[in-house]
Amino acid sequence: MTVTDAIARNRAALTMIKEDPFNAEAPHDGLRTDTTPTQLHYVRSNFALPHHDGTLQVAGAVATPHTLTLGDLRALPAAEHVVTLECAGNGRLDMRPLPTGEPWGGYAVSTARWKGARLADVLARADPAGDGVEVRCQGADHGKYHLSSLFEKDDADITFVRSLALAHASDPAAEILIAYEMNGEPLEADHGAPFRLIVPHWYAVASVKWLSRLDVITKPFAGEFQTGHYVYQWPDKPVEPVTLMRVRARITDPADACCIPAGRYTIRGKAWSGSGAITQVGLSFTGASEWNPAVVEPPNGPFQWQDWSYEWDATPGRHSLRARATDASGNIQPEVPPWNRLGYGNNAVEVAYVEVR
Ligand SMILES: Nc1nc2c(c(=O)[nH]1)N[C@H]1C(S)=C(S)[C@@H](COP(=O)(O)O)O[C@H]1N2
Ligand SMILES: [Mo]
Repeated sequence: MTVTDAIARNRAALTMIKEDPFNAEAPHDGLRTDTTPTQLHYVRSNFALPHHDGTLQVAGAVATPHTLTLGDLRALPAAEHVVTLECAGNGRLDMRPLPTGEPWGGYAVSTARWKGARLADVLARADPAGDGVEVRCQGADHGKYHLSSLFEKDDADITFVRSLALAHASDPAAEILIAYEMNGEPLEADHGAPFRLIVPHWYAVASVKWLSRLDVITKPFAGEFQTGHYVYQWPDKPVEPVTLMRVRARITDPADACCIPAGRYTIRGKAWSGSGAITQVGLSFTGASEWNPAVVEPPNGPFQWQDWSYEWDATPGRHSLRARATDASGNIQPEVPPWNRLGYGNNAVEVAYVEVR
């Protein structure tokens, strides 16, 4: 099988949002299981698949700059975590007025088992300078890009670069991975082969794919993907960077608009948050704010979505189901999408319609 066939096979089951560069949502089944099979995991890429030379440069304000290969990363102590990744633009399609950007419905979210070296270990070997403040993380991908600034109309050729605070990047407990395996297999091209960052709890933009350079820097990074895009531009509040995933629940059963027989039915779903475990999920059937408590399963790990369920006495007719999650920090989903200019972080309560016969 050629590389191209393998890529095509991996794309076949997804719901395409954009052909080139390839962007696609997970199908409904991608959210039903504890981990999403790789072929059902959503894909979000800002540029065409890049050529990656197989090395990772670790440089900048460090005592020991060095270059690592995949073999070098595999030789470091490995960590493995099941991590839910959600695109910050997930749910953009439900915002009014519709912001620019990929029109994601609600399926730019998936969960996979990632294995790799810890970013903290790699940075420790480089010995960052005392005045380092951030780590600049560069992907191998680049291309023409429409800059977010209203005054910069020209399309420039830019590279995908993000930064992380040095304290966050160097904290072994943050479990930030330079991942080379996804669901027990070498990383696929669409997911950042040969290795990528996985930043648990953060919107997935932080998880730089096709990682090619890490540079410790002594001033905050202000690139397009850090300060132009992936920032909340609120109508009534100062600009904020996109960071942790906001609390959110999805209904997986019944599938939206499907028909079910009258009687006992177990409504099921997933819920996740970047700021703590899910503590409550409430179900509403009336459209009003009467939230009946669902059973929330304890987390199977610190970085992954949780299952919840609700035993429903389904009576004939058309029903609107809503599920609303609360996390351990006390965050609750809003009922109305929190509108911002570029359409990030829509964690509003969703409505699923179901016909009971
Ligand atoms: N190098 C690079 N890394 C990237 C991106 C990108 O365009 N280039 N997209 C980011 C965004 S916005 C998301 S949502 C995730 C998607 O990861 P996935 O395609 O494996 O689901 O990758 C992130 N890492
Ligand atoms: Mo994203």
